[in-house]
Amino acid sequence: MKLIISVVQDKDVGRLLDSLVRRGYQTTKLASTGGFLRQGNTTLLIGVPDDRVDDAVGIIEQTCRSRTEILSPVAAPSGPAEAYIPYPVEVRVGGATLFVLDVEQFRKV
Ligand code: 2BA
Repeated sequence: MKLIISVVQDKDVGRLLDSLVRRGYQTTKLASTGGFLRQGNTTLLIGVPDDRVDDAVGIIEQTCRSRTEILSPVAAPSGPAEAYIPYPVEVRVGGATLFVLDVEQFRKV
């Protein structure tokens, strides 16, 4: 068994959960925040049999879109100088960031 940890944009999560549930995947949805943009995103935990990893990843790939976000100045000029970006910066986010981990044990007790 594998655990797919998938960080996705909030805008994609509704459609992604619909598709995953329709195909029989069980998921856990966690509210998360990106460390760089400090914006909300969603982390899904998806436990899957080894032979279904590619199928599940395919659904994520088909559903999650890449988007451009604008990173506004991140700190007031009175903060640390190295943390201050004085102009907006375009940042490309997503589709999805995936981690696929081996699961040592899966139990429901
Ligand atoms: P954030 O950390 O808010 O990052 C949003 C986007 O900002 C990233 O998109 C990337 O394009 C850019 N970015 C992130 N860190 C950067 C840096 N140090 N310098 C320049 N640009 C940077 P994605 O790569 O698509 O990542 C989307 C979200 O996925 C991230 O949100 C974070 O929540 C998660 N993520 C991405 N890589 C990760 C990793 N290695 N470990 C844990 N979470 C990760």
